Amino acid sequence: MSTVRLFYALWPSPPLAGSLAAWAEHARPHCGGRLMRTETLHLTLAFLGPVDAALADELIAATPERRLAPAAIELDRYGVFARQRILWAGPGDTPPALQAAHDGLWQWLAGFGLGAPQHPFRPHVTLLRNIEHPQPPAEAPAPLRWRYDRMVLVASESLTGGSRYRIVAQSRPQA
Ligand code: 2AM
Repeated sequence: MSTVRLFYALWPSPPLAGSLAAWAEHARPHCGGRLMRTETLHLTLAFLGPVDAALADELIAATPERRLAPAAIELDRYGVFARQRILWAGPGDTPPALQAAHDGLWQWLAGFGLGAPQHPFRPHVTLLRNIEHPQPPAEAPAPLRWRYDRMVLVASESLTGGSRYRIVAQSRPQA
């Protein structure tokens, strides 16, 4: 059976994505690496990996009813994942509301037979890949406030030179 690589994410508005791209430009002279395309920037809430096409269809159908409690986070720091050679932007500490959104999402996904990851949730927006120097700039630009009220379900297709993302469903904002 065919599979689809899926993840749930917060997707920034175009102005916020533009600000995140400016964070990436600011860091690039320090770290090297490859800029992500602005329209692909996101914060992953749950990475599902490859799932059967039938389950993907179920998730696409169910996602609109999986409401996300509206909240805001502040992206105020750079970080690196040295092994993956990623530079990212994220909150200093994981905000409790975002942690709860992550945990609640995985509890809901358990009902579809999907198991939560063993590793802790590290909310981040990947800005640069294949960095050459795993040292973020000492100073970050002004913090970015991100108000969110929905999440998106994204299908990711691997292509040479990167991934193509397709938003296949989104949760409905609370009335
Ligand atoms: P990354 O940006 O830190 O690589 C699509 O690949 C999205 O899913 C990206 O945000 C990516 O995070 C994330 N992702 C890929 N593999 C993952 C994994 N094994 N665990 C958690 N997130 C993953």
